[in-house]
Amino acid sequence: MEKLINGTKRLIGLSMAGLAVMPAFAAEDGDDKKPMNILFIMCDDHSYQTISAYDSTFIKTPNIDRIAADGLRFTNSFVANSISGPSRACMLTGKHSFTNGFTDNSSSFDGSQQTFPKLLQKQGYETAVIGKWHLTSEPTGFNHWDILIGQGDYYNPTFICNGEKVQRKGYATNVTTDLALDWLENGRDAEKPFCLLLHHKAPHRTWMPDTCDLDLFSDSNFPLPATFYDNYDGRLAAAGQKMSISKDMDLVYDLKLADKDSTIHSRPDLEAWGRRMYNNMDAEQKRAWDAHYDVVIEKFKKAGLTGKELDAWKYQQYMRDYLRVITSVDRNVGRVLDYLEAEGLMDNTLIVYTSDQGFYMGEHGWFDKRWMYEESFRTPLIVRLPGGVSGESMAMVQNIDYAPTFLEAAGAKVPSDIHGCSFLPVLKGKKWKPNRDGVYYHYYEYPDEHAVKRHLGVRTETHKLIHFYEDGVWELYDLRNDKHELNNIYGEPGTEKVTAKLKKKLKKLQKQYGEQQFIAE
Ligand code: SGN
Ligand code: CA
Repeated sequence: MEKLINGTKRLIGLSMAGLAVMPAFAAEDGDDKKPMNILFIMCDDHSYQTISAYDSTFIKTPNIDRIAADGLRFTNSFVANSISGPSRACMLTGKHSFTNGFTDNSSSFDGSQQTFPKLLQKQGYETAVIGKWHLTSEPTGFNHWDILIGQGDYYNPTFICNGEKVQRKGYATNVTTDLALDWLENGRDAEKPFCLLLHHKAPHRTWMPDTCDLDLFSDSNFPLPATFYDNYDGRLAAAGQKMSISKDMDLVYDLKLADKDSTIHSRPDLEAWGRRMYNNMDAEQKRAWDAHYDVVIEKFKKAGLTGKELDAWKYQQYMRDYLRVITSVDRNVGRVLDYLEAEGLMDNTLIVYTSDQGFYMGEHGWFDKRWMYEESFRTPLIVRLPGGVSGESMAMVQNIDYAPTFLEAAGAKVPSDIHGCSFLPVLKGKKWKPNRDGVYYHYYEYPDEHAVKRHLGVRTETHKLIHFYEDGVWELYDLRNDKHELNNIYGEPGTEKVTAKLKKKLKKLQKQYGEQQFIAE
């Protein structure tokens, strides 16, 4: 196979001869028996707050909204473990973390286990993963893989293409999209249905924009979230975290104040990283970067902000960079949709847009994720099934459901050991009865840089029960009148019945999923 030198060079010479097995399936219903391709677009840390199909307070995302226009936007879409590697492992296997073995980002994925790409291959699919992988071990179950190393870099990132390291010049979101389009056009066997995992690293920390987007939002001022100055009353774990915009967001690293005369100093390790990120750029990229940030740096120095004024400045700066990165994501989603349209693939391609978890846009004063609180437990999920229904769905779906949904859409049998439940009926506007009563969650990564305690819990349509089991702390929220989850009512008189009911549900789910790590009492 020819080695890719840069993102735009064509992949040629993929030897598909002899592999042309016709898929043993047909679309489940409808007249069109063309096999269903699957395009699974996932961004890292993309909040539903910054997709205009969900919420247009901050940004317009016209291209992601194109998927939503003919697709279903899930409001109650949850993850099983709100952090990258674990979330990806849940999606690949359709199983909760302790069963798939990837409980936190220090794990390594056991690639010998069953995954939906492997099952799709058996079904005659050509599979590929391009972009962020973050599962440490080499991908298995893919005819083609071209992945970033770890988190990957925004500028001039190094990929591993089917086992070979190759650095590519350019901005990660553009390069990743180039590679995906190239595989669709030249790399795959067009006789077979495809399943493409197009997984962007953006908008992961440190939210570095493409040079062409640097001046966007410069004049925008965003309202501070209502909970920005949360005092964490009644929420012990929340009080102990290290993901506060005010205290933990780093001026040089996160907010890019790497001044040339080095007078701005921040946390030494992060400051060093911040300066290193800049040095990764080439001369032209640096010129564009400096033209923007040098001005920001000068203004910042003159302003001499402190206290709440400084907090507000950090929030605006964070939001501007994050939204610039989203602008590039959205533009690149548009390129892929344009391609599918031009190639007549929209009628037989299931398109999914999602993130590995939600993200805090200053709610509770935070950036990052990890918690079972709504902003990070929920994740955007927009699915366009050709011939399916559009609009908003309130169905309580979870990322362990993606694997069975893809398998069912491909006409494949869903193995009985998969925890998740196909929501294909929802996409078709039919009745859906999931195999669970409530949504189960378990987060394991403590201690780690953001100091979020291990916790598990259950959510129903109306309530959420969370257990920080290493501290013996419980939290209970009535989501009907406390959507920001500020009022922990666990142990309050009058909550005995609902608490007992939720604990019973939690136990039942733990039994159903064979939880081994911690059994709630
Ligand atoms: C990195 C980030 C963290 C982030 C984790 C997990 N720090 O460690 O802020 O929570 O990744 O993110 S950074 O300094 O490297 O940016 S995840 O999405 O990959 O799970
Ligand atoms: Ca992530």
